[in-house]
Amino acid sequence: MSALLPGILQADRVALGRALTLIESYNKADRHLASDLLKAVQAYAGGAKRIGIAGIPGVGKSTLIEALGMHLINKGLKVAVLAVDPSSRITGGSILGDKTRMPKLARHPNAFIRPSSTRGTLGGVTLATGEAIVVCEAAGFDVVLVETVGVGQSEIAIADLVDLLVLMVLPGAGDDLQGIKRGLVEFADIFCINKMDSNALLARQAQADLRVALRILQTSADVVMCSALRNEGIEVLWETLEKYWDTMQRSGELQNKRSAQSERNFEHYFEALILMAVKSVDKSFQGQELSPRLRAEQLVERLFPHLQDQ
Ligand SMILES: Nc1nc2c(ncn2[C@@H]2O[C@H](COP(=O)(O)OP(=O)(O)OP(=O)(O)O)[C@@H](O)[C@H]2O)c(=O)[nH]1
Ligand SMILES: [Mg+2]
Repeated sequence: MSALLPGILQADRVALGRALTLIESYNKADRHLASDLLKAVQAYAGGAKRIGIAGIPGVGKSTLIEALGMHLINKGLKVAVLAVDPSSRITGGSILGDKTRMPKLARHPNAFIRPSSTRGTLGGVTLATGEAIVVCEAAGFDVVLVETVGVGQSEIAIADLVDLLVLMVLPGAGDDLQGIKRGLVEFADIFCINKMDSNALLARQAQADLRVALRILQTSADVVMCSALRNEGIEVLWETLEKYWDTMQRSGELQNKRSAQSERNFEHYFEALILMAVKSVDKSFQGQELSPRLRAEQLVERLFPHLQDQ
């Protein structure tokens, strides 16, 4: 473990890759090593702008990350990309697709792209991604972009990991908010209407409609338009993100947000670990013909023997 730290601090790809594999491991011995490693990198963490990119499949997240990532690299920044796939599509080639959708970034020495698997991760993919962000920060990346494919729950989960969440939508989003769920809107800091090249008029209309809707909902979210494919609107998107981030940092909101996220992530870990412990104890009842009630009672007794009298 300690051998990995110098490599991580130098952004050595092999060390980074090993560290992230360790973090994603379900194996108990690995989990202890991962905890030690995270403790060691913690001192070097916190320095990146953490940006989530969410939206329905095919909206253009990977294409946008390629364009935004190269924009940042041209500004002299180092960019890490964590692709999170909360569905089980990891074997379906979507991650492979991601690499081919980010050809320039994938080859650039100042970029690091890492797909995450959902399988075998303590508490789901979200927690491991949060730790991967910290490792990337220790490696000196200035911006960490987190792509998440899902709709609904996964954006909400990702909102607990990043400083700012970009929700990508298609032109036409203004009509019916395109199935953008109400709960989700409050988690997005910036709406990005992509593929404006396919219908500029509709995109502009969507921007106006979304702005009105957001004002009614009293959120401070902004709406930008871009064409990830044609590399248009990327600068405005980044300027908007920077403006939001700087304002948050100056007001102290960034620190508050990260502290609140840390608290919620503790709760996620705690629940995940408790659930794992409970399930492993429950396994010891296997083969016994217990009624559901008796099994539950015995399980609680075994877990909390000191509560027996109550
Ligand atoms: N016309 C147009 N097409 C785009 C634009 N951005 C992305 N696309 C295309 O949309 C398709 C999907 O793009 P991706 O970047 O893979 O979308 P994604 O959101 O990452 O998709 P998943 O990872 O599968 O969820 C590809 O064929 C892209 O070339 C754009 O601005 N304009
Ligand atoms: Mg993608």
